[in-house]
Amino acid sequence: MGKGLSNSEIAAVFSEIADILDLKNDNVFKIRAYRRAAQLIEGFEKPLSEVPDLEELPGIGRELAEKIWTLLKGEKLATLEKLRKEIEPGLLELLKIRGLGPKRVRTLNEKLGVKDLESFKQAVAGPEILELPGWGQKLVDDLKKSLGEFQKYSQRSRLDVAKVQAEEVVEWLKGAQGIERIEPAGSLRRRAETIGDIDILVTGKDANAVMEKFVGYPKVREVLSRGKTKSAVVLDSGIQVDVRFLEPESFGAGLHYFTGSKTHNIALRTLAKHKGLKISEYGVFRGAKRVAGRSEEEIYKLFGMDFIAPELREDRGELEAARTHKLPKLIELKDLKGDLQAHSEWTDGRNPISEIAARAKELGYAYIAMTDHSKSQRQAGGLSGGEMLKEWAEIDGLNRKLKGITILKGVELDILKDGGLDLPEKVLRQADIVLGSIHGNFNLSRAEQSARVLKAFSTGRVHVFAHPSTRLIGEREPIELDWEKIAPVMAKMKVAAEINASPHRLDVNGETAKYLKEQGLVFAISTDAHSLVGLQDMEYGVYTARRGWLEAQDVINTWGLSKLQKWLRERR
Ligand code: DGT
Ligand code: CA
Ligand code: CA
Ligand code: ZN
Repeated sequence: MGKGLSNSEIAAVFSEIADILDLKNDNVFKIRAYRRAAQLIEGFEKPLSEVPDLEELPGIGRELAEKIWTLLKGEKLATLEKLRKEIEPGLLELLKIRGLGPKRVRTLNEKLGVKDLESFKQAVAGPEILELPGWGQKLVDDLKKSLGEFQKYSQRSRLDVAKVQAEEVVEWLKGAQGIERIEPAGSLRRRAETIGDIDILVTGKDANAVMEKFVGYPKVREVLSRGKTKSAVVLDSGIQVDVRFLEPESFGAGLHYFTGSKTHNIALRTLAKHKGLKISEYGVFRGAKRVAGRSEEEIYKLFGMDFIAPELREDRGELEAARTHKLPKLIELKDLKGDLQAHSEWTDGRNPISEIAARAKELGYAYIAMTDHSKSQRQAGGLSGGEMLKEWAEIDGLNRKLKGITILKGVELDILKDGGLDLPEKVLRQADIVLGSIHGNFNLSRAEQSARVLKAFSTGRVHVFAHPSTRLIGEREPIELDWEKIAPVMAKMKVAAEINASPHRLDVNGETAKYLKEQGLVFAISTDAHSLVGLQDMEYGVYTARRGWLEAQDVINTWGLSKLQKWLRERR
């Protein structure tokens, strides 16, 4: 564990260079080269530090390879440092707003003097922006909306981003003297959709050694506080990390308290009061006597409860279920036998089907569905009926050759604005699995949006409602759906709800999954992979399913292939 950058961090550096060059209206080929390299690195399967000859990678020439080496050594990149000085720092932040690309930011900067979030806010409110050539009311309204979403989420991190950074800090802290236990707590341990800050708990012999080690972490941008048993820092990425040192006899109590959620803690504290107990981060006390605190198990046991998995601690009935021994036996990653959404180079995925199938097999799966886009997804290279049949013919051929993995012939089918299906039924009948997706007309009313999907499901051709809310975490709000109306139809027509495992989506989320399970629905947890690394996102789908109280049997891709195929064929 050193200063060297990870693949995503290197990719982020190249993206930033591309963004700055783009804002400066620099050479398009140069910009494209950096963007392509960033994409390649982000999707690359192993750490670049393990690649003997970087120049052999497609799109990486001598110059980029040298830059990667500099970053792998943990050194700063002169190119980036120089470029950063050449533009207003606020302009880069604006690029994070959905709908604002370098070209638009450049126009705003040149014509209206926009240079940061604040001046952008004023610009979208004022009349001049509407005078810019090609900028109509619709665009400005959309930008206002994305600005709102950006502000709402910008203080929080995606689960995958926070998890990776927490793991690195944990590795680093393990190097401190006398460490006995170390656990990330808070929203990260509960696997919440977004993470405000990372909370890490440590116990051992020497609190001072832990604090010293922590504030010396190489990726610390700023130390906010440095105390005897608690310190807080901001990392280079902008995420805040709190580290607390606890005494071993109260580690369980501290872990419980700092895992939260706050509402779960408050509910348990109320229960404790009724029993004449007092619970705090130091333990459970009867009067002055500590009656539990070393482990979480011990604490729950004291209340006559089964152990409650962190993902369930949201005060949604888990305390009652734990007391009456009715907690679900939560699904685990190893229960998954296949992946039911992946894209190949037939549309917007990066790899040929054969490579995806080979990787799926390596992951231990028995099956994988290829679900390329249907024709309305033009920018993703969506396929017509005829092209889809060709893709499926290739899959038939591969299935005859491959051993130990079955490729399912699938499609991610657009549900059109009026609820129509994007491919003819006679084509769809030849698919093993049809995912129905909404990819446009996000602004329909709740009634219209619900009628739209109900019409599509009434055909009996859709097996899975993919990424139902269409939200993109931190970028796009969910659409309006009337689940009370939709869920019974899905149950009747045998449409499973997808838990899209991409950490950008996590859709449906845990809360909705719990409700839909109560309505009798089954689920598919799918990565929606567009590259081989994307197939590894399954864990985030599983966390989300666990937050929805799901058991293995609730999820169709934990079933064996023949049970799944039978379910897929039995249509009403
Ligand atoms: P975040 O960081 O916003 O994603 O969410 P959390 O849940 O990690 O919240 P955070 O970091 O403010 O605090 C960590 C845990 O500490 C929280 O989940 C429960 C506990 N906690 C914090 N403040 C309170 C409080 O006022 N009362 C109780 N009972 N627990 C609290
Ligand atoms: Ca936190
Ligand atoms: Ca915190
Ligand atoms: Zn999609």
